[in-house]
Amino acid sequence: RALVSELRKAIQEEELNVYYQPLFDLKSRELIGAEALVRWFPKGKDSVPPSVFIPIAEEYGLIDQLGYWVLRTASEQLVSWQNTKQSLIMSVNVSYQQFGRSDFVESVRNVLQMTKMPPHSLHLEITESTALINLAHTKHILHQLQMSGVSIAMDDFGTGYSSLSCVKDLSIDKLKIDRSFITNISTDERDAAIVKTIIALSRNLRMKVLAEGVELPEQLEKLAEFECDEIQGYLFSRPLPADQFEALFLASQ
Ligand code: G
Ligand code: G
Ligand code: MN
Ligand code: NA
Repeated sequence: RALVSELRKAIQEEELNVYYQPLFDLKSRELIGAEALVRWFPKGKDSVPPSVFIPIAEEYGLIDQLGYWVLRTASEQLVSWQNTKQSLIMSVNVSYQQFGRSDFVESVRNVLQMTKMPPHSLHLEITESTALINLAHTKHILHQLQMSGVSIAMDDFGTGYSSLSCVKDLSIDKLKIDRSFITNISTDERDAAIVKTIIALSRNLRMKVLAEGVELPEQLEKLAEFECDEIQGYLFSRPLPADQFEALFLASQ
């Protein structure tokens, strides 16, 4: 409970940080953008991982404010980075509660206007479980977002109970293959077959496809063989503070 009130205070006083993990085109190895990932380093204490504080924020009604702050912060950051490289995109995670709010689309449009972020530079990541809470609502929201120019990525793809229903019924721009399928891709023929099939699925349905959690050169090799579009993972970089991201990935542009 102490953690809840600390988190509430951290959100109000903007003591959270957004870290950025680079996304690359597999073939050209060109930087295509970043995923925004929130971090919390309470003053004088050990950092609290998002796997701990995101569920708390969800449970105690703090996620809307937190999510809006991440979206605004990441959008401002991208607009500044686009001065160096205009084609960059920003991918932002959306929690099921944010997504369920009747003013969600409006809040996204507000941020786009406020930050002057080009809508096509924004990718919103939702999970299968978020998408399936209310399929009719999801269809409607995705349509509205896409009409505004925003792209939709399905996060942790393959881990839900109805992955195929999601791509059948919804308009999705990108599949992010969950890292649990990537981990053993070079040693387990079943995992390799699944990843190859997800990539084929995305081709056939004209979606982009990204592999998450790439840590090893031999995983990358397999993904190249299967012609995956995009890659993300510790092999290239961990999520970084904005200044380090700039120094490592934008300084040479
Ligand atoms: O960055 P890391 O792997 O520790 O993230 C752990 C989990 O927290 C992941 O599922 C990630 O999607 C989630 N997460 C990180 N940042 C955000 C955010 O800004 N909003 C939401 N809703 N989830 C986030
Ligand atoms: O659920 P979501 O895909 O949004 O979560 C992304 C999380 O995955 C982030 O917390 C990020 O820190 C983590 N992550 C990113 N790349 C790797 C990787 O190569 N290996 C592992 N184990 N985690 C990763
Ligand atoms: Mn994600
Ligand atoms: Na994921």
